[in-house]
Amino acid sequence: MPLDTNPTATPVAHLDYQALTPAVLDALTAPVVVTGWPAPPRALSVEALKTWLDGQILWVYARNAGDTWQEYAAGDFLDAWAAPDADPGLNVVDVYLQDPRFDAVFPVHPALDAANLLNRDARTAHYRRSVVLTAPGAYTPMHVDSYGCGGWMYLIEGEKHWELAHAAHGPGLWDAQTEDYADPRSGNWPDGVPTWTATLRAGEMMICPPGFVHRVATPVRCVGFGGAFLPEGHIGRGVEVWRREQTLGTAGSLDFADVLTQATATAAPAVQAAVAAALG
Ligand SMILES: O=C(O)CCC(=O)C(=O)O
Repeated sequence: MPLDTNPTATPVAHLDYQALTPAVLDALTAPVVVTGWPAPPRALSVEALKTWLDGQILWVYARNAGDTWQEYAAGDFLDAWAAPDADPGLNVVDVYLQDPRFDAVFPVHPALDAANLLNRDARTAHYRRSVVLTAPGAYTPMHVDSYGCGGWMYLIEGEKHWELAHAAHGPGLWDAQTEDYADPRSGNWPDGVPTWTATLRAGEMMICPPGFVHRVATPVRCVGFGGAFLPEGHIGRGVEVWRREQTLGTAGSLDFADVLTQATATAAPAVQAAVAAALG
């Protein structure tokens, strides 16, 4: 079930894992798919996941339970998600795993860790790593990640079809009537907005730059991990999206201005100046 993408969509470029550096993340102007990273496990069985996630609570938007957010004990979720007739609403993508014990099984690429301002404040450090567990048939419509952060996703098993539009088009893609982003599936995608597309496969990592609008379809069961990141080079974009979220009433509860100020308190003067300029 590939996405019926914009026919002019550009394939996302691939980048070897050794070429992914903080400088590359700072300068991102397009998504990339990182290949060849040997650190993550090649497979994680349901039993192994149960062991690693034991004691975790997973939040999931469950369509089978009346279109509501549901709280699952990890073992119960994994039983439902691994069932042959799993509900396509069983999609965990932003449940954060902060405990250091997860480093042994869900690593974070060193360039992402080094570049990520979110790691430098206790209020946002948990965004560093999340687990990805998606049932076949899941679909996530166009959206921008909270606070204008970038997102990364590494797949251990399965595949996902991504389509992304540049952050600069974010304001124009917001549909005030539906109070949501335009979605090519609903036929309200404006003309002339270019996109990138990729089928993300096991062993590959998608890097979605900060503020990019994106949607994801999942045809088969997926296991992976991901996280949110904001490099110094994208501070302005993060603040711009956060301000837009505030205007739209969709902003989260973080005082993002204070997070950025604290996270860059010991950074180079040019970075502190970028924060000051972005915050006005
Ligand atoms: O995999 C998905 O269904 C959605 C992933 C995504 O868009 C995200 O993590 O921001």
